[in-house]
Amino acid sequence: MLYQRSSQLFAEAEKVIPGGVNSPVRAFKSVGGTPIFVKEAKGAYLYDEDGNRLIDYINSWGPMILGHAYAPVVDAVIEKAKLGTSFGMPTEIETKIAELAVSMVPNIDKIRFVNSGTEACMSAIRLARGYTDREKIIKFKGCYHGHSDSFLISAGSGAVTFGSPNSPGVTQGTAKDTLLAVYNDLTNVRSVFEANKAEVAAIIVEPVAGNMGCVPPQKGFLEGLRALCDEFGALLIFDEVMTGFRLARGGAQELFGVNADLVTFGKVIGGGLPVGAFAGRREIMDYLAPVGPVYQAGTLSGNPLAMAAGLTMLQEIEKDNELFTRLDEKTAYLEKGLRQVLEECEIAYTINRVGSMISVFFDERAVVDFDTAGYGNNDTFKKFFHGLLAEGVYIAPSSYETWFITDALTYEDLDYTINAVRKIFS
Ligand code: HOZ
Repeated sequence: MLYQRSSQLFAEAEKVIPGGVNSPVRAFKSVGGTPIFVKEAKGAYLYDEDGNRLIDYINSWGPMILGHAYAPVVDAVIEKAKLGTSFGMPTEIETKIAELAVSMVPNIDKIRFVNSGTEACMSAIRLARGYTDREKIIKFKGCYHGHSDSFLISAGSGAVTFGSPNSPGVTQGTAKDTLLAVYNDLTNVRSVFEANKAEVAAIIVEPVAGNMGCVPPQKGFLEGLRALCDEFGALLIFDEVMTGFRLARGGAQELFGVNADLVTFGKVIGGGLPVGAFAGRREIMDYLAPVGPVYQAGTLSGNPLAMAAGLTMLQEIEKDNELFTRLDEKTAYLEKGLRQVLEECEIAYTINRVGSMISVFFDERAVVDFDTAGYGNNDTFKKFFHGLLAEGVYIAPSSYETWFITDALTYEDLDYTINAVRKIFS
């Protein structure tokens, strides 16, 4: 496949945009080569500026659960745009999507819309701090909750991909209030609580980690976090930016049967437009301004185009009883095929999967936390990435990212992908 035009566009972009990209992982720095510039996308496929078609396993890092340019969402956005694109005033559609989200997700009474997952997580911890009158938070090494200062401490995703899990620019004053714990290690979490008695406002956790590759919670881990939060008087925040409306209608809370105090959303809830949200029980959410003292705001929050896309997406998910089963079956089929091929080819690997989130790590050791996730950051991954790209299959350009499966993928696409892996390693 040729990427001449993409290379040219990247060279032009580098002159005026730092690193040529507006979000670091896109730059291909950890796998080498030139990023692909997308011209358009439809269903399960990306079409780049050189005229190549790629089967897409990222799906805008999660939102395109029903495929790119999904007609009902596109139509809803077009119709809404004709009526004006932003007012900075309340609109009826905000209440409609809020009602629907509250009805789909267990254990939440109220939801506030923002513009990104970063904003949602940043606002959720401010609310947790205000509500508990405590300052510290516990976050897990390798979890990524967006690029707000408090979270860029041992962060996953692009931060670790580019070697700065603790970013310069985050002050020591901020960093000292973020306590680190080890994912899937309840003994460690307890010791962090014990050392900071009555100081911890909240634990924030990705209930299925998706920013150090896909790392599922081990049996009892989320339940254990719930119990520790109750014991030490802290709130439990599930960052469901990736898992929300993807693993189940009600996200990880529904899938694992564990209640969080606050939940953050992004990606699917916006149907591909910039939407984030945070939600929780009434008494916590009413601590927000204008009813309560914790301030949070935004001109584009609840933007009509974003709400139209999000509402349509949630309505489509709500009415499709088989969606999550289909997604699980497709991803299980992919997992099975990949396992067969990698075994045939005698490649050391570990595959982690929960529903339609899946990662391949090229190491035979179990990946359960940040340290073990590092095993997969190796040359075999680079060979895999570029091999797939040459065959017209696009996965995330970093071993620290998860693949997000879309319902638009056909079994032919999955077979094609499995065979492409066979070609790479035979
Ligand atoms: N932080 C995102 C992956 N976990 C990447 C966002 C992007 O580059 O669009």
